[in-house]
Amino acid sequence: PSTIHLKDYLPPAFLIDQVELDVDLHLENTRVVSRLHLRRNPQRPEPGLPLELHGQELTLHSIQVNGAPFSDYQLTESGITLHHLPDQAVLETQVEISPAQNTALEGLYISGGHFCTQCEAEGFRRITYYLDRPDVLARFRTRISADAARYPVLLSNGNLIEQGQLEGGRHFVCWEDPFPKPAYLFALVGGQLHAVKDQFTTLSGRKVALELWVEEENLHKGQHALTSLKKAMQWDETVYGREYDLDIYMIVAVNDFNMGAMENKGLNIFNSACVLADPKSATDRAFHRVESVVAHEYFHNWSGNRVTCRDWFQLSLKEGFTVFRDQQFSADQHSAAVERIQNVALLRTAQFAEDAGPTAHPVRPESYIEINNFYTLTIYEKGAEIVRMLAELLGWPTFRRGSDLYFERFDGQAVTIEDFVACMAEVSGQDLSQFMRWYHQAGTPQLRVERHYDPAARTFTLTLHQQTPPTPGQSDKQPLLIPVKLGLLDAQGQDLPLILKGEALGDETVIHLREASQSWVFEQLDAAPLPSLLRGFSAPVKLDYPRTDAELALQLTQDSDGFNRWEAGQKLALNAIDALIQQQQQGQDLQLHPSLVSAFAALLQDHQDPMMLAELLQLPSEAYIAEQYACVDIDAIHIARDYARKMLATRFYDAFLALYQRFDLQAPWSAEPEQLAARQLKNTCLAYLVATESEAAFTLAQQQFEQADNMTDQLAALTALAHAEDPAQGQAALRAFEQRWQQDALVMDSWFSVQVTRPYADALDRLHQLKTHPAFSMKNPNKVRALLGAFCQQNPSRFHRRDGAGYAALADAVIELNQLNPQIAARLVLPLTRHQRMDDHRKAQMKAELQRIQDQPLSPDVYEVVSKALA
Ligand code: BAL
Ligand code: ZN
Repeated sequence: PSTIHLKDYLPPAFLIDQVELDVDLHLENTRVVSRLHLRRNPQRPEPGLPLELHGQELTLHSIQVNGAPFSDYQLTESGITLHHLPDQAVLETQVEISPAQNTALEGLYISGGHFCTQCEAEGFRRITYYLDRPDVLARFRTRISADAARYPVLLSNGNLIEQGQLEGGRHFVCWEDPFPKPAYLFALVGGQLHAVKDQFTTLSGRKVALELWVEEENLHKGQHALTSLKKAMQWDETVYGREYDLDIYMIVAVNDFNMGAMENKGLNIFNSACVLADPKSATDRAFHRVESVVAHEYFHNWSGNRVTCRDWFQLSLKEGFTVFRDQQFSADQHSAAVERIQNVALLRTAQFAEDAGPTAHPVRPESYIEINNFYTLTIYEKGAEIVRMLAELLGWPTFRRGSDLYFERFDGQAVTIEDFVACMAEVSGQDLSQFMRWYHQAGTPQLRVERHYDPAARTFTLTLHQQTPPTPGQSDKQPLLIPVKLGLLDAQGQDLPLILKGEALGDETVIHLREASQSWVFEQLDAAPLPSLLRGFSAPVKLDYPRTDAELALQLTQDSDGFNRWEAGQKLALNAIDALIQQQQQGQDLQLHPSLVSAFAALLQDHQDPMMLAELLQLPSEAYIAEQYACVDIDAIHIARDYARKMLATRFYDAFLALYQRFDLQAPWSAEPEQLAARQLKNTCLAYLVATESEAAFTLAQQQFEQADNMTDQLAALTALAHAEDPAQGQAALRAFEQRWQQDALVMDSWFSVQVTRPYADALDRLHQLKTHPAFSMKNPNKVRALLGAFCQQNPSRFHRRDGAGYAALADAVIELNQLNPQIAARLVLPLTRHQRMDDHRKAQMKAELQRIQDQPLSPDVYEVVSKALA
């Protein structure tokens, strides 16, 4: 496979003003007629350039130019090259495709008997020959015909302009999208679907019809998504001044989908897991996911659709900005501190691991083989962190002016990350050239902290050193502009007034680290303060900031910044677990450090904010603990964390029980914040209680399992029981759960995950058994993620079994999936690529499995990931 480079970007030789598509839907042989209204691109004045259209898996029937048959073309590996075209032309092609054979789930395919599409990034070329690149924006008119009984609902982008009956029991509809768009935003749906409908009146008083299309049995699961959509529409008007532009906004739920959802213009297509929710079958987490993904896709209407990307190297232009926007939205709906904690927890485990591994890449990559491999945590989450830093550096009002300027200046265009940052520089007057390095440099910067108090001068000097480790293809790194939000705490944990160079800055400020090392001298301090650094996680960096247990305990209980309270608790826990790891490695008896015990004692006395308390009581995940080590001892990490958890559970059994009872509200389910928080805290307590393996705790979990009126409580109880050391504890509940939910694919996903995340030796046997369960299918990405993804990513000690059987299971699945669905295969293989920090024995086994994969004929998707991991 060939590598595509950003430096080779050239505008296309032709532009397409108008597309007329005629899609005659049949399972095995759908016929697509496309008429492209072409003209030469004035940006490419070289005479006689041919037109190179993309096409994949298409059977070509005919080509006409301006109504006459055309033969001056060559079929190539990636499409078709047409020579000697006039400067303006209508090109008509007729092709045939087979949706029923399409297991890659890109282009037009079948899910649950319905026709649907996924065109980002390069799926449209599997529907017809086209300039399938985001800088070609065209108006689409789409005529769809199909069997009227089997496919009564036929949808595409824009407005419905015509429909009617045809002979032979078929019918047709015509949709027209007035907004020019790149082909990746095209969508088409055909099926026996039913709509939940609503309406939204925009800021300027226009009425927008909202329609959520689902299978009939899921109609009762649609309301939450529509409510979320209306909140998102309103929020984008209020916070960003962005109004919706079409008369209709449709969302369709499908069961087989590679991504979470897709922002096609006016016709979002969603993975059912990200749109369907009712309290009986969906957890509070699932409700939250639906709300945030619905908002994310909606926000793309401006950040992505109205202003799109010039090329796929700019992917973070729309994804980073849109993730930032959806994070702001969620923070406004819920606890801002808890939202931030959860986002950062994901970033610091998964994105930091990506940044440290063989697939590390800048937020604006320089090259790729398969763009589908770049829908990563780096592009999305780190991209969002960069936009967050911009907002922090500029201040919200200026950032908002920059955003307005960006949308106004580039509306209807395909642009670059430089264009976005230039708007921010223009409105703020700031020089953001150093800041641009965040987009160009891969790897996670490390910040080292030194502090010095001078009692005679009453000054406190804070020195920060920054360094970014080398990543593949980038050995030398330049210093970045890092905004560090900070406060200084007195001995009681209260914020001190900040005075820098005689200037009073209030209780909190943001300092800008630009050099490799830099110092700040704070004045008029009567005693050494305790800096509270990187408040709100103001930059995506690793902080090397040694503090005493007493200092961490002070921050945990007193810091005015919620994020840093949590962070101090995590650090205390990491220190205690590190001590246990060392005891384990040296064959000593394990002894939990008293500082963590005291911290829990303090936490358990303060119930002011139950949502926050539930977060504060979580020990760092094994994956995050592993992130702290250059050489990972996977078994010692598991034993140490498990020991800490069980010791805390035993020591505070009564307190956890009291909290459980206090927050077990005994009220019918509601989505009110108090109830959400109560469920979260109660179930955190339940997990600790059951960790003691006491009969009383098992009884409590069993009762909760049987009596729960909602999935949050039911699944928490099931997980507690099924993760007990004795597998018999969970068996009855697992059977009952399966009986109750076997018809609900989304709930069965949880049932699969719970079993393969059991932290015991039998987890892999369960995985092998469950692969033959009738509800499992390798063709359904949600099932693959629920079973194989969950085992490899959420059960590290079992995935990394010493005998290598976990690795072999993953490699077998990747080899099978490589044929069926390359995009999912390339994603699934990633845990095998994280071998750098494993011990030599495991490293060798992981590489051997990667080699076994590489010895197969591979899709470009899997080839790119595996070859980087073996380089
Ligand atoms: N654009 C792909 C799906 C998403 O990020 O919204
Ligand atoms: Zn997105």
